[in-house]
Amino acid sequence: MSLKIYINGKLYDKEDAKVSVYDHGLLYGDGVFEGMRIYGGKVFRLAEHLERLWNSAKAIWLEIPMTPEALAEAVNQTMQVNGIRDGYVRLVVTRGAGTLGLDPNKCSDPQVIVIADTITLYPREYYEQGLHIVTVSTIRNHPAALSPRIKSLNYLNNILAKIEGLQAGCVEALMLNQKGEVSECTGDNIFLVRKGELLTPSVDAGVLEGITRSVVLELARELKIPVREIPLTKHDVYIADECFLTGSAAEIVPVTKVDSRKIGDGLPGPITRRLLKRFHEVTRQ
Ligand code: PXG
Repeated sequence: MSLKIYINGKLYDKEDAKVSVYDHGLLYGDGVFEGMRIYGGKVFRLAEHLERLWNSAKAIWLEIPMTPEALAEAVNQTMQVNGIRDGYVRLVVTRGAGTLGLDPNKCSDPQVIVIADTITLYPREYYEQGLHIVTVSTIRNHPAALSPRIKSLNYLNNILAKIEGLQAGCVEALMLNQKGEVSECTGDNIFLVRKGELLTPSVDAGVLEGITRSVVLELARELKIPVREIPLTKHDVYIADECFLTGSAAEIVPVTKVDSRKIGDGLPGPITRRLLKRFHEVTRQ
């Protein structure tokens, strides 16, 4: 049986789920998206993802032609018809089909797309041994040009950084901001642990406000681990006791080498492991 894809209120077989080549989502990356996890038949933090989707859309003057409640219903319906109990949901809202010019006012019918599918997870060894990452030369989008808080369909900034990372043999890459401070990785937020404190760049550093990031901040408070959201440099990363990344796909993944420097003792650290254990309890309860 073919996977069913939701587009604007209808379910299509995967092969028939199509959008126009005049859609500005394709022509210009003009649109927004979300990537979410399904655990035990339930979308994790659905309300938060919908809020971020609506905020991204608002920032680019894109009106999503339905209510968040109706989209939540569409997400649950799509997940259920496909019988996905553990997997991934991609929400996409495009500007819709228009003319071959930039003007979004010439577009009609924004496409609201829901894809619920299985997910290929990072291999186990990444969690047991930790990832090796590199800092890349592509800086994160300048917030005054295009805010990294917008999860837009234009992901070239991240893709270029990802390619640089892959060329260095790494599946994730660390991006700095226009001030040379640590921002985030191509699809994950970054955390450090130093002297028992959890450190992460604040939103001002030009990062996506990750949902997993906010869950980790909540768990840290619950576990009485002190947290600071502060500007961080590469030097802070190199001298950290622990480092890990967070994202809907990666969850919490330890990092044990950055730019050929061993982090801490080169193994996933105790605070990372505590947070990961608690994260698993929260998501797999
Ligand atoms: N930073 C960036 C730039 C991201 O794109 C995150 C941080 C982590 O955010 P969440 O809310 O997931 O904790 C992301 C998220 C995909 C995919 O399919 C991308 C993300 C998440 C899941 C899947 O490419 N990016």
